[in-house]
Amino acid sequence: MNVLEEIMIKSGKEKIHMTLIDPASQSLKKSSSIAADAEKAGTDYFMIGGSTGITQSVMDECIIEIKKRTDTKVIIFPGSSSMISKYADAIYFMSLLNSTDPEFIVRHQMKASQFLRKFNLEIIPMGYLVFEPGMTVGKVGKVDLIGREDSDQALSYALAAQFFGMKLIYFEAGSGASSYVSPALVSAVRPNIDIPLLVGGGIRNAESAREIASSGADIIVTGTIAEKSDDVYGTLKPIIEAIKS
Ligand code: 1GP
Repeated sequence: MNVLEEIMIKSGKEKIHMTLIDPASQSLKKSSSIAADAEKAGTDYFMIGGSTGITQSVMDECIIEIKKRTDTKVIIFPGSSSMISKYADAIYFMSLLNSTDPEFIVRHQMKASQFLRKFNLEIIPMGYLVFEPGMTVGKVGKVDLIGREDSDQALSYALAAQFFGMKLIYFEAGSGASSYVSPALVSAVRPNIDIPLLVGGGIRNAESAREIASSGADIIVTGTIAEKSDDVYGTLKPIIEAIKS
């Protein structure tokens, strides 16, 4: 079974938690120890990536190290065309749909496509939308940010992604955001789309994770909270329990 098939089956039964690990945020050793602790805490998948400007060799090293210590599947979450690795299980082939720059909508993807074909990586087409406050990805990706309560625009974009044939849609407030995407917006959009919805950015505790999950998100992504913690297991365990409960 490939990763997308697994996600589709799993998301029909339970909420999914994904741990984002950005290889640029810490040492290789720390990245792999975050992964090992997140796996113990019950995370379902690792997303590796985030920042722009990470080379293929940095991606390779990080994924190889993580794979030595864990069995959890690795999905690449690319910030640019160079962030690919044959050691991952799959890659989100993402289009930043509300960018104002074609570079992030289709050109990075075009630059990577022939390499991806050679790597034989599982490709998961995903629509990526950045909401206020947007943080670094909002600036770097030249995003026309969606308001955190603007459920009409969010739904229009999400449906456009679905009609393009994208398999997942991701609502992103930006890594380290002070506020996450509005739960009311999530609950307004989710019943009107047919593809699983990921929500991430600014989710830091069990209460907010539960709120987002119960508002209808299928997949909850956390990153910073583990990277900043000295006790990754103790930090993630209650968040994952809240999502799954
Ligand atoms: C990844 O934005 C998420 O796309 C992660 O956000 O770092 O705020 O958890 P945090």
